[in-house]
Amino acid sequence: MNIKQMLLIGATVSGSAALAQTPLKSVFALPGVHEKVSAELVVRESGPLTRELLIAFTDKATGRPITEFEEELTQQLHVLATDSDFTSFVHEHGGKPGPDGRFSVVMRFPKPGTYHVYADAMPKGLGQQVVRFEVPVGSSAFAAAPAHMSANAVSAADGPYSVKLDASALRAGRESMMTLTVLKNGKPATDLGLYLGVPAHAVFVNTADLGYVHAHAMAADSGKSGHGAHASHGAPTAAASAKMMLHATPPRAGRYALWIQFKGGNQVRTVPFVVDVPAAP
Ligand SMILES: [Cu+2]
Repeated sequence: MNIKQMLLIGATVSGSAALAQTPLKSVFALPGVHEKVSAELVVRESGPLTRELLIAFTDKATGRPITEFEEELTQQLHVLATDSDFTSFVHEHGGKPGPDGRFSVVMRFPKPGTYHVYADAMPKGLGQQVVRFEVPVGSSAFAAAPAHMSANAVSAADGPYSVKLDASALRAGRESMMTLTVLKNGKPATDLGLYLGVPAHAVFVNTADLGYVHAHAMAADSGKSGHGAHASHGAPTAAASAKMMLHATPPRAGRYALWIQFKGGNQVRTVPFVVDVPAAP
């Protein structure tokens, strides 16, 4: 066998290995923000409902892999996933990327289905960028029936914690404010901590175009402070106030699945809502 034949065999073998895990391509998911990156995802099955996600970003301007990321809310990569019915929500982090810039995130999905997986990062010098992948998990034969989404509920719960939400002032295309109160067993919660540096997170996904918005709450009485990721370093026990406010700019009018996450009793709590955002007058 000559060298050329050996190279050909090598190429065929690595070619079929690549085919076995053809990377999934991303869709940009941050409406209104300049798209500066694309990304690829390789999914490795590590259990019936667990997957290792290998995520690599490319700078669209240079075509080169991105290897440096800034921290956003204490993390270099946030990965958030919801199923196609918006009935589940998973939030994980990518730690530090390898020298080639590739992140590895292990996610445990609550049930089979097709998941919208969002990778939210700040590649160095490019600002926040968010991409989405569609990831099938398990057999779709077991997928849940479409959930009844009851929009504009004022209260929803996770365990003993419930959130009273007023999102009535939200308007598309402009920064508007929602207020929320976290209750525990019906009374304003007194055991709230910071989660990733802030009192609460709100992740909105537009149920029609799957656009993504991530906003952070601050204490309702804290004025303009407390919005940074740096305020909390070294103070993991700092209590958060039960009354919070949150500024968000939903890019378009329409229905959004919304998850509020906060730390209650030292556990991350996730409370789901559905909100209809009207156009600004
Ligand atoms: Cu995160």
